[in-house]
Amino acid sequence: MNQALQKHRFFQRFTLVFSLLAWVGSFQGFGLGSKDQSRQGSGDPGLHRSLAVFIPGVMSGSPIYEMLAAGVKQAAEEQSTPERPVTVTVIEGGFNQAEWESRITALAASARYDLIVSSNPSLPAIASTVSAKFPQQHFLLLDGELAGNPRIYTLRYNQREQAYMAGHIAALVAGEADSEARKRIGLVAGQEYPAMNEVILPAYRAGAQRVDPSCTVDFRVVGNWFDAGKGAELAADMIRGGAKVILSIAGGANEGVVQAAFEAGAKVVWFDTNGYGVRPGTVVGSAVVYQDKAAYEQTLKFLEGTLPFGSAELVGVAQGYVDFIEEDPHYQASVSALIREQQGRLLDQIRSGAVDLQE
Ligand code: RBF
Repeated sequence: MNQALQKHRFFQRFTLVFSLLAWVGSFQGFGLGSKDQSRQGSGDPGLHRSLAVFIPGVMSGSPIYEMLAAGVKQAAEEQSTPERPVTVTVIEGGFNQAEWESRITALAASARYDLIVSSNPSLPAIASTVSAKFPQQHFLLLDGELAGNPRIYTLRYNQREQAYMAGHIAALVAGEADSEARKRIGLVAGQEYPAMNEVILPAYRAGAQRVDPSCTVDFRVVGNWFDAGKGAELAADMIRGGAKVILSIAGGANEGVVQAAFEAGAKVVWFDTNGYGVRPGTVVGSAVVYQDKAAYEQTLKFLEGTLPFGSAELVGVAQGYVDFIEEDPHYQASVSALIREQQGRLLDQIRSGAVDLQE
C-alpha cells in the first residue's frame, strides 16, 4: 500500500469516527432540546421560568397594557428566588396588527418562554393558530375569550357593566348643562371590533338611556390606537354636533380627545384606569378594569402550576375586577353631589345584583 492510499484510509476512518461522534452529539442535543420543551409551562420547582409579555401595540398611552406588564412582573418578582429565578421579557408588538402573528410565532418557535402573556380580543385567534404549529407553547390571554384549547387560558371582563356605568355618568353630567344636552353623548374608539360594536357601544348607550331614554350616541372611530391629532379632530366635531361628554377608548389618541374637550369646555369619561388626574375637571368619570390584579393573580397561578388551561373566565363587578371610581378628590370636586349620589345609587344596584348586566 502506497503512502498516499494509507493517508486516504486514515482520513476516511477519521471522517467516519468524527461523523459518528457528531451524530451522537446531535442526538444528545436533540434529547436536551426535547427536555427543554417538555419543561414548558410545567411550573416545576427547581427550574428557571421564563415569561414573555407580548404587548399588541405599545404600552405608552394604553393603560390596559401597562397594567398587564405590571401585574406579570409583580408575580414574577414575588416568586423569583436565586435557585428558581423567574424572568419576564416584555415585547412591544407595535401598531401593525398584520405582524403580530409572525412575531408571536417567532416567540413560540424559540421555545424560550414557558408562557406567553398577552391581552386584547384579537389574541385568542392568533394564539390558536400559533398553537397548532407549536403545541408545546402555553398562553395566558386577558381581555379575550377562547375555551377548549388545552394550552390557552383566557380571562375577560364584563364590559357590559363597565360601559353601562360610563354611559350613565356621561348622560348625568351632560344633562347638568341643560336637559337637551343629555340627549347626545359621544364615544371615540380606536377601531371597531366585536367587543366594541356588540358590547361596549350598546351598553354605553343603555347606561345613558337609563338617565334619558331618548339619548343617542355619536360614535366615531380613529382607525388606530395612536393618532392624538385625529382624536382631537373627531372630538371637536362631536362637540360642535352637540355631544358634551365623550367616552374615549382610543389608546394614545385619548390625549387628543381630552385636549379638544378641555378647549371646548366639554367633558371626558375615562375607561380602564383611573383617569381623573389626566386632566382634572375635564375627566368626570373613570370606569375601570383591574387588569393589573388579574395579570398578577393568573401569572401566580401559572407559576404555582394551577392555571386552568383550556378554560375561559368572565369576571365583573361582583368578582372585583370591574368598577367605577368614586373615591377620588377630582371626581368629588368636578361632579356635583347630586350627580354623584345618582351614580352611586346605580353602582349599589349593580353591586347588589338588583341591576343585572350579566353577559
Ligand atoms: N386598547 C388600547 O388601549 N390600546 C391599544 O393599542 C389597543 N389595541 C387594540 C387592538 C385590537 C386588535 C383590539 C381588538 C383591541 C385593542 N384595544 C386597545 C382595546 C382593548 O382591547 C379594550 O377593548 C379597551 O382597552 C377597553 O377595555
